[in-house]
Amino acid sequence: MRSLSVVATVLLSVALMSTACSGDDDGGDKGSTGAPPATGCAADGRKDVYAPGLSKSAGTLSVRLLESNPGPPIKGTNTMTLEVVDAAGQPVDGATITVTPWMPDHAHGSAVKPVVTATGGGKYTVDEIYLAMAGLWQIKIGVQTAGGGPLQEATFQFCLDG
Ligand SMILES: [Cu+2]
Repeated sequence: MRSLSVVATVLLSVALMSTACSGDDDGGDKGSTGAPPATGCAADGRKDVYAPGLSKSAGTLSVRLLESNPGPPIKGTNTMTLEVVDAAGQPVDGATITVTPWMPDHAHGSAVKPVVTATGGGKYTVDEIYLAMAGLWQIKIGVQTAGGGPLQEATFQFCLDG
């Protein structure tokens, strides 16, 4: 008798909790306007609009984002193909490229270090660009030409919706 009563009490509690939960959900749905949650990206004037070939100056050089995969970049892991050209538009091979994702609003980077592979013709493939959260990300590209030139930097900025 006693254990049956305990079981009955537990079952009753579960039933009450379920009722309470679905009651809350129904109320929330009825109160909703149907608008998606605002993320701030639409109004963020700092962001770049992704398009293959997007170019940024890095001192005397230019860095072109030939492609992001996926494109536009997403929350998660991205691969980007860069092309570095000099002031005359000639491809720059043999450069040391560093890629640093950074969230300026939160003052933090990424837990994963991007991997840069030179593929010739001034092109560099950057794997493991891990963007962990929604918001504005800067993709900082450091370029040091072969022979010990100065470090020159270009910055792409993408805002990711949740
Ligand atoms: Cu952040």
